[in-house]
Amino acid sequence: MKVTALRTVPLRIPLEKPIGNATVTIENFSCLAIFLDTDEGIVGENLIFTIRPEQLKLLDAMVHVLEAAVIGRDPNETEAFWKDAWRRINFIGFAGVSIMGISALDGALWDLRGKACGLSIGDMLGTARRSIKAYASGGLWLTQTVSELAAEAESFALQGFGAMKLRLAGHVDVDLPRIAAVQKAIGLKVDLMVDANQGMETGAAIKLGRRMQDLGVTWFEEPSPAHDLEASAAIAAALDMPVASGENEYTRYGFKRMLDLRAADIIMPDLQRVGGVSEFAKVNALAATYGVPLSSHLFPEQSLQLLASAPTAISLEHLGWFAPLYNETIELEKGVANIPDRPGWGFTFDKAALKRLAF
Ligand code: SMN
Ligand code: MG
Repeated sequence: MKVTALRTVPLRIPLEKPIGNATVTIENFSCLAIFLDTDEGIVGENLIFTIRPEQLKLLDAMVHVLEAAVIGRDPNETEAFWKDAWRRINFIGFAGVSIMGISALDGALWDLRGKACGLSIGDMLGTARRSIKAYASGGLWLTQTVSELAAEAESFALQGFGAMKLRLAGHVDVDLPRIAAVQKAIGLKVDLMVDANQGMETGAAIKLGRRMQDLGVTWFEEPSPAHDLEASAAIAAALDMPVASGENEYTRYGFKRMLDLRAADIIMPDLQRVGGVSEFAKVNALAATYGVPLSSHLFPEQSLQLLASAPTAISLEHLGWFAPLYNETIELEKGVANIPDRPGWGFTFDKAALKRLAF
């Protein structure tokens, strides 16, 4: 089988209400659907996205800049693709948009491989589990009032979620009452994670972390700026509670540095930033080598296939942002997500939805 063409479709998924964390307010998701056609009629699919509409053309351009690395290629040659693409991005840099472009094409190649042999990506990588605990992450925003938080947390718990994530302001006075309100609504049997979205200075993060670990908060995500791994390491060393980080890290090299510096106790690769399936799988191996738990970041539909084979996976970040794009939906039972064994990603684009959301 050979790849014969690359097609992309720009999409916009609107949000009813803007959502916010300590670094950004999001009004809609600008997505790029990627299709790889083949001489056997099988089509590989994938998705990348940005929260800033003006950046979408950059993602689309990057994917097309790498077109020559996939056209004519046998989809089984994912490692050869990666090596070729890595060589092609040399002059423009080994992180950021370059890697998002690689991720987009790498994932579509893996989807093709799976569809061609009838296996899920998880089964191709080697399955460790058929289901995984999901945590509710599509809510508890900084833009919500304390009473809105309590009501939403309760509804997540009623849906069966055993864990959920609250976005922090990065100020003890603001955050502690919000944490208390959520914990009161859900009780201590449901895990509560918090995400500071890089918003804090080291000293303040340690102070807040000490208060939160006494309250039984499960993890403290991205307390410090993503580039400052030393700060994250200092916070992780000072606290008993785990620091979770990695959504802004690129490739195996970024994660190795993060692990070598002990900058995170839990790592959270993001499919489009880590470098696609090929690179996420290498980070799975790194996490196992360093003995560090791993949780996915965004892309819940696709990430299931990487969590399937990750030796140290602990949870799936679950949110419904991209659900309208797919024919299939994530099956949840008492807060545990079933990992589909359908071919490839196990999620296929709903053509009518793409038409509706194209822009
Ligand atoms: C997050 C990332 C990107 C957009 C919104 C929120 C957050 C998460 O850091 O971990 O989900
Ligand atoms: Mg986060």
